[in-house]
Amino acid sequence: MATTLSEKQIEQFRTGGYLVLRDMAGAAMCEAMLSTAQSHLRAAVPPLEYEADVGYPGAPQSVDAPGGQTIRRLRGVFHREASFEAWAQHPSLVAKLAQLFGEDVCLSLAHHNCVMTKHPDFGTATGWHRDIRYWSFTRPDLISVWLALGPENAANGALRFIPGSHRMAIAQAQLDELDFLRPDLPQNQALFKQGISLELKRGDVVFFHSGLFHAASRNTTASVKMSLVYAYHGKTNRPVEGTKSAAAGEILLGS
Ligand SMILES: O=C(O)CCC(=O)C(=O)O
Repeated sequence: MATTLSEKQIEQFRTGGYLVLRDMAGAAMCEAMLSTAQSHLRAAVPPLEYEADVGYPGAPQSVDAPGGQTIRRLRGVFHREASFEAWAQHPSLVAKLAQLFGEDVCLSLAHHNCVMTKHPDFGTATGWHRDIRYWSFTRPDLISVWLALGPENAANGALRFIPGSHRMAIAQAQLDELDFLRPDLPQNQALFKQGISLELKRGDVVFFHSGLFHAASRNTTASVKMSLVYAYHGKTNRPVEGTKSAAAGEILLGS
């Protein structure tokens, strides 16, 4: 895997809002992260987010309801184990992000900074949204870096993207109160038809812009799907003071 992105890859990211980098994380690193994530899931090591916390359609009503102990995210993953720290700061990853930001790179310790899990029984679908809903920064210009720790496909709830949607003008009226695209509007339904599904293997990585609309369906297989997700921003793109993005802190990684 080349350390830097080609001009073509940079153009693909600028135009489509995402870039798939096949087999970018080595097998040993993926195995180390997966095995820690599995043991932390079994032992419910905090900080955690439960399906009941996200409250998406079909989620358990509370942590005491049937399925209420289903974990959606292992949060604060950067500090959980050395392999997570190593991946977040992987020189090849940082060099590519620096090309896209055109400056030194920071890892945000706010949302995501997590292992995202999708359980067969109580894991819920995620509607069409942009990740910028999670953060408050001077510029709406972050990059989510998604690493598949196992296979991801339409059956187990793979990511779906609307290519180019990070550059689309979306009216506030098209969004619900949580900033999801409203499924009842014909103009949004036309957008959903443009969605493409990403098939990933363990070690594959996807960069996507914080303005790109994406979604994922439920997991209809028998195995839990796990993906590691970090978010990065350029050094001059500052979190807004007094927000969770500022409070969570960041790690300056250079270029
Ligand atoms: O796996 C999913 O359901 C998608 C997750 C996602 O995009 C998010 O939580 O921001």
